[in-house]
Amino acid sequence: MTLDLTRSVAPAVRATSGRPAELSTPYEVWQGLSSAVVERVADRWERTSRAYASGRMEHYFSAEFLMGRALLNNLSNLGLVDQAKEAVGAIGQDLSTVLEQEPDAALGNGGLGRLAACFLDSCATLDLPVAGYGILYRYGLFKQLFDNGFQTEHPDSWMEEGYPFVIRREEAQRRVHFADMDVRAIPYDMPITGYGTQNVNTLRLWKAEPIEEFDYDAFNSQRFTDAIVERERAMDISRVLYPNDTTYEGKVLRVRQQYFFVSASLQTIIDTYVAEHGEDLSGFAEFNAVQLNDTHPVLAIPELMRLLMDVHGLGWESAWDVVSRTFAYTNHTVLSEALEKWDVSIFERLFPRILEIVREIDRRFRLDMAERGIDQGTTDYMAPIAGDTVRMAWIACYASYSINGVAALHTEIIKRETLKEWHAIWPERFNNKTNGVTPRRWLKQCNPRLAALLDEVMGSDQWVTDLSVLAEATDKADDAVLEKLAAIKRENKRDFAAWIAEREGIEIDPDAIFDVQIKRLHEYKRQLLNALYILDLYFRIKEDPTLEVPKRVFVFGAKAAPGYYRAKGVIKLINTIAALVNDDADVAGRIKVVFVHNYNVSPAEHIIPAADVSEQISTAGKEASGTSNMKFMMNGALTLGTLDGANVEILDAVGEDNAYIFGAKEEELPQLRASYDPAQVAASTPGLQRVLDALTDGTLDDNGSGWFADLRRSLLEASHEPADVYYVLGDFAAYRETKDAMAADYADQKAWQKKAWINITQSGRFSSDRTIRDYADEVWKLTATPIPATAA
Ligand code: H53
Repeated sequence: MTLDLTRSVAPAVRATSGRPAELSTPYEVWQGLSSAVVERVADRWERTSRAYASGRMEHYFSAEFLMGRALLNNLSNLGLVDQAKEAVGAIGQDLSTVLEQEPDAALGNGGLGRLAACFLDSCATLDLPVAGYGILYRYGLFKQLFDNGFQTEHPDSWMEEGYPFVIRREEAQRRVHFADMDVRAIPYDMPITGYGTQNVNTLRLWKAEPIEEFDYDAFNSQRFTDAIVERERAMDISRVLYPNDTTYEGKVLRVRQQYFFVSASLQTIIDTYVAEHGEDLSGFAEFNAVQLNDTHPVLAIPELMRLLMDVHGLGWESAWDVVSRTFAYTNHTVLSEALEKWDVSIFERLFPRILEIVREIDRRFRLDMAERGIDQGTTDYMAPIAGDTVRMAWIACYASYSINGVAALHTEIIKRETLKEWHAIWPERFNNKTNGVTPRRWLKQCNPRLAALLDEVMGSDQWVTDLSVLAEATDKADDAVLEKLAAIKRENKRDFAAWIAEREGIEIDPDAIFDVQIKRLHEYKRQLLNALYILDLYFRIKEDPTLEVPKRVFVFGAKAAPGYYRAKGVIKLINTIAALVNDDADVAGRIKVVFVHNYNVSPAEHIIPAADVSEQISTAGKEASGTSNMKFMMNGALTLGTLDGANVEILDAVGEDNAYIFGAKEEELPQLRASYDPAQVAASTPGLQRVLDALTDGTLDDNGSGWFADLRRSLLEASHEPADVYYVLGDFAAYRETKDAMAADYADQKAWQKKAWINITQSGRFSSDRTIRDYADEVWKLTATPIPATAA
């Protein structure tokens, strides 16, 4: 019997705090309310798992799930927000304060991890039998602080004080074997509720633990510390998320993590199959599909071969037949540094049997190519093993029945370039699945004012589960609607200004244009271009203090991988520009720069609803899709962007009058680059030389790090890499012109709000519900399995 929250919360809070609910802290109330929510879904969760077990399922394998906060999401999905407000109010507290207590589950770096989280929400909402599998990192993505403008990294011990949304399933543990140790994989399951449905899906996150609770022999033989060290070695596997986005480090621990979670997950999936269908595994692929989120889980391919052959007695051919009908691979990048390659020696050390299987895949691959008449050079290039490296992307392409990119342009580029050899042989495997984001978290929950307006204009809340219906309202933007829209943005900006004042200690003016770039710090994303623009604008105002410029607040949020020094240099640069600009009486009130520290999912929920301008300015061809571009659009920010990733499709949806597009196109770049002379461009582009010189002439102080000189050099001087690889200087003039024009357009508020309305109402195709429906229909061949409601 499930309980009404108004009755279950107070006891749950007392159980956590050991005090009367009224005397408990907001954090304890968060814990108690969260436990009450889990209690509430327990029965349906069990019923859903049982209903799924006998049918076809899709298993989403991902090293990252960037879930963010869970409580509001669950309350909203379950229709319990009002009950929760009442229950929390009854013990003298306020729900929004309680919600802010929750740490973000930051088990991911950026777009790829957050995409996985949006997908889980859509799968549950669509009643699709899909489970997620990943790693329960004890430390999520590092916490970022600024010390004198420099990024410093600190541990994110997000679940040290207990986290009510994961349930340890001791009984479902599996053993994972490495040549040098065996470990226990303990599943921690997170219930994934859908919006307005009974179904509760599962995200299974594995934690590594030692096989023996404690080695008493070692203890008794005075090897106490050895025993402790051995325990820690097992726990190390799930200790920390690697802080790299779109790059990897060839570290042994990382490979261990990957094998650890795919092995435990496959063992579970196979055991379920055997329990339902018996020992003959030749029918496995009829009931199971596995989506590989990038190359990180690709070890699942040889591991499934191993399990089918060594444990379940299939021969190579039958096992390969099953494997090649089970896996589908999503490619998320064209950057070669992201395509994982591992030293053969690592495989030898950790799992010689897996290496043996990979070698056999490699041998058979070469025979296969010879039979197809593929030349030796091409075969060597595509082979799973090259000398002493194993290439995970090639294994994925060879074994998968589906290979997809994440936006139309990206899919064309992988077909034409990144994976062209594969496309030449297996064109039918390739397909596009443009990314999407969940409108529950990224509109309904984070922007309740806009959600209420949409309910009103649409006459129902159907848009929450079918975002495409908003298109019917594109033409319904009369003056009254546009005025309401403007008022909503103003209120959101006021809230955001209060949040920033409290969090960053900076006052910003809600009447200014809020121009936002939030994403991982990477050279290809070109935060540097934005920074150079701001510096140039600052100089323009200094030069002519009477210059009429619209008031602007430039907002950044970005983490740099700890070892990516050039990215860290850009963070220091932006912070230094912020200090220069924000403190200058001459520009007072006209330009402000705010770098939101420790950017994460929950800060994004505060920032996006308040944004006027969405900066999506990557070098064309480099950003596979982008997903913040979609979140901004849904919340009425206008895109300032290049023709890259999903920006292309956003432009297509809204039309060119409703987006600000600039810069070199992907197909133009090779030609432009052939005769590119950055120094000459710097000298001849208005404003550019001045800002580049400011990097090194004493205007900006990098505290002796040499990082600003390095940035300048990277743009102007060819050394071990060509100058300005990402075409920052080449696009500067177009960026400046477009951004200036955009700011000027803001003055006509009615026209601006009209554009914002078109962006909101045309965002339907960027709902992850659409993306997931396409995966389910075209790749997974999966049908909805709604579980019936019970009386409770
Ligand atoms: O994946 C996002 C894309 C985005 C792309 C990102 C990504 C990672 O976050 C990590 C690794 C990787 O290969 C790609 O950069 O463009 O939107 C989701 O597809």
